[in-house]
Amino acid sequence: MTGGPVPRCETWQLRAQFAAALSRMYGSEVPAYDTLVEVSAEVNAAHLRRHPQDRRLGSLERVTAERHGAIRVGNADELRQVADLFSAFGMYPVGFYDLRTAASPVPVVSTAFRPIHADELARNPFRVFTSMLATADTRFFAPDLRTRVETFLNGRRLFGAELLSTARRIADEGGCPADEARDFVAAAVACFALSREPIDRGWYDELSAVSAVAADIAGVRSTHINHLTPRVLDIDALQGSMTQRGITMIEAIQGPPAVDGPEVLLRQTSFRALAEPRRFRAADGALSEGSLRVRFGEVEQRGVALTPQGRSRYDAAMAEADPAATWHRHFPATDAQMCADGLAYYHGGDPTRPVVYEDFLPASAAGIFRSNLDRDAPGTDRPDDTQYSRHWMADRIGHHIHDPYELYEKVACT
Ligand code: OOG
Ligand code: NI
Repeated sequence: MTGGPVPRCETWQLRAQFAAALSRMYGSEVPAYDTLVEVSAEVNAAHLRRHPQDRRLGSLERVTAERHGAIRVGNADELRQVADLFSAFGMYPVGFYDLRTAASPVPVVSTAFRPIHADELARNPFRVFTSMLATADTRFFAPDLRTRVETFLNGRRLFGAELLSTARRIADEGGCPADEARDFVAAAVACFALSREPIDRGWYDELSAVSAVAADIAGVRSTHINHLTPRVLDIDALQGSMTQRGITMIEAIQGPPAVDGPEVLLRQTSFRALAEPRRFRAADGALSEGSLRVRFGEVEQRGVALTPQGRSRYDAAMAEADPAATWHRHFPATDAQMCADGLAYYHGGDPTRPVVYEDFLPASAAGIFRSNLDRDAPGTDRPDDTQYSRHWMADRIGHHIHDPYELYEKVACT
């Protein structure tokens, strides 16, 4: 006897299941994350009670389920595998970020995997900021260390071959049967769990001397979620509530200041995760218990996406001594004027319908990096002599890397 039609999971459902399952796993690994999610939901509900009409920047359902993750891999081959895996979830590489140029330089180059169409973003906007180690940068890696790091990375396997071929097929077919989806999502999530495998102490310490992020990436044989970030509608209120619960947040919210007028781009804050127990192996093979503090809790508020012209105004505004005090020298106080001046994107040119910023501002979140690293490499004065660029990365991973501004233009037409 044959049954009825087999229930199918569409791409966006796979993405929503993936985000939710990662969230459950990360909550079990980092309990303070669950507190953050709880407080975020309270802040969002309270905000909507005060401003019942405020659906401008997304429905409560979208915002409450919304997360971004951050992961880090070792080289372009691993990044290509991430790209193949995430394509099954309808998450495509957007933008190129070079954190070596941040105020606290970190030896990685990055992209963000996310949905790119307006309807997909509305269904579930899950995005993952993904960095790869910049081993070719001699300002961080001496030739001998570079060789040993690359050999180490070539000898590990983050994602199984079968998982990746399943991912490519699901991407081609735009979904899969529901029972296959369960297994596929579980297998994908397991790739990002914190490993219990003992860490080689000497190797980890040698890499830590270059950069805490280098050690986090290449000091271990697997990757993991570095953080998972919920979205709030009022980050100033969130910062207050977390402090009241006795969780120490970084001092200042990163990104644009709180101003009267349209919220732009992205504001973020964070707290340092507690030290997590990890096992270490000494040179003589002896195992010991120890701890590492590399993961943290982060939360964000999203505003309207800026045009290239708006973005240069933003950079100028942030270069001022006190950006909050001088904000309105750079930006008008209303969406109508922002729209008329071509500074931000609005659906159909309607200033009551802002296009949400879907990307990242890691270089401006310097305070988050600084406060969450035990120490990191000092900046160096020598020029960059590497090939890293958006085109280099796209070529090496075999996927087009989308230009965020082109995507906002398209979304604004909907
Ligand atoms: C990258 C952090 C970038 C953000 O919110 O800007 C990021 C990392 O720490 O690996 O997640
Ligand atoms: Ni983040």
